[in-house]
Amino acid sequence: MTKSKVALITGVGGQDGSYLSEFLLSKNYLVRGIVRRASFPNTKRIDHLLHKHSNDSDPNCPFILKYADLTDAHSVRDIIEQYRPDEIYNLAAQSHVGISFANAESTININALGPLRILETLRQMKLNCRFYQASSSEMFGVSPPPQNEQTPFRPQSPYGISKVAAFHMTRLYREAYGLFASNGILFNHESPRRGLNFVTRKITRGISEIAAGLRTQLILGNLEAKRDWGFSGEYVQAMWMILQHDKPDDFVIATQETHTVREFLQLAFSLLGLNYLDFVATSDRHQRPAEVPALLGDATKARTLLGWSPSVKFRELTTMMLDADLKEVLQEQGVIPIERDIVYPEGYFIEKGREIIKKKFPDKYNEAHTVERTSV
Ligand code: NAP
Ligand code: G4F
Repeated sequence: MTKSKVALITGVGGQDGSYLSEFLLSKNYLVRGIVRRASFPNTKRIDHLLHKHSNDSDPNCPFILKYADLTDAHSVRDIIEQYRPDEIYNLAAQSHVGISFANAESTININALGPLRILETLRQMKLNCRFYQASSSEMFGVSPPPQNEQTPFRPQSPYGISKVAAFHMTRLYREAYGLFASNGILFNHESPRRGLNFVTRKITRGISEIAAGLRTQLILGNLEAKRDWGFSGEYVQAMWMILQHDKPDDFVIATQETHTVREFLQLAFSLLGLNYLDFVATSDRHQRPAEVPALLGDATKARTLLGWSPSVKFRELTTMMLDADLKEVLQEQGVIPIERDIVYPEGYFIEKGREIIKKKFPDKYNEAHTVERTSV
């Protein structure tokens, strides 16, 4: 039997960390994850894996978590020395662009110096370990779309700047020291596990709360920004493919479709037969000091060299996220009974949501809004 590879994931409790863990476990990896100490549990997205692999005193336990912090070089080095991983996926970050304006210094510390601490450990240890850096389309900033590996970085936020620094550090350690260090330049990717304060999830969660009677309005910022939104569950496969490639390199990962925040709103509300204009307001509070107006990725290189291409696009993603949030919120509020052991068909909760909306907002519900969605 071949020995299992060991993968270390920083940010394992995040959206991508949870999907990547599932994916690598399905490929028979031993997954070791770094979580930072929190005053309240931050492992909700991976609790199912912790329950399944609970014997973490066994060194061959498939899934083990360790406390460390990317701002604490010793804590990270200890774990690398203990597990001597074959692959490291550096996903940990202060990942919110808007918040990076208010927390610029800690964003730089975690996102830029964090990967440097890992790279320097790998260089000093001379460990034969492949390194993946979670780079971002936010690095392109105001460079006009479409963006690919040749597009200049013109970042518009402390977050974007932190990611540019980490990108170049990764490239430099590859070129200067021969490390197998690669960047995945991922465009926005979402899922039902997306953090609640990113715009897609804020919208699908907000609509679900409207359906459950918890709120009547959703307040957002810039509705004209364009994003290339894909599904996190597919993007983590690209991360793995990047590290399996015969040489270290940098790859754009994207759906090659772009939509405005307004289009996302329009589609998501219309799935319940509603017009978003009846529920959405905008406020300067959610505007950023500087904005990235339009992202649209050209992922030709990943398709050609890695054979990666996404199947979940805008409509499926929006439907998946709204269905999941309706399930969660309607269940939390006891609006509809939900059996734990039943696998509900896709779209089931959207249908339930529509029934509720028809009763709750008879004057606002309109089949015509639903028809409109086909044009988005
Ligand atoms: P996420 O859900 O915010 O997850 C980030 C993870 O990093 C969380 O588990 C967080 O822990 C952890 N973390 C933050 N600071 C840390 C520190 N000092 N030490 C250790 N862990 C720390 O983000 P994501 O959407 O999964 O994204 C994964 C990575 O890809 C991030 O680097 C992000 O910047 C990058 N990226 C994301 C996208 C996207 O659209 N999702 C696109 C391009 C690049 P807590 O739970 O304790 O906060
Ligand atoms: O969902 P967002 O906060 O994502 P953003 O800023 O594009 O960043 C995400 O994608 C990056 C890849 O390009 C990642 F690197 C990063 O870690 C993160 O995952 O905002 C999307 C757009 C922005 O233009 C924002 O101004 O939506 C606009 N927006 C409008 N109203 C809002 C809101 N964004 C948020 N978060 N909240 C609002 O109320």
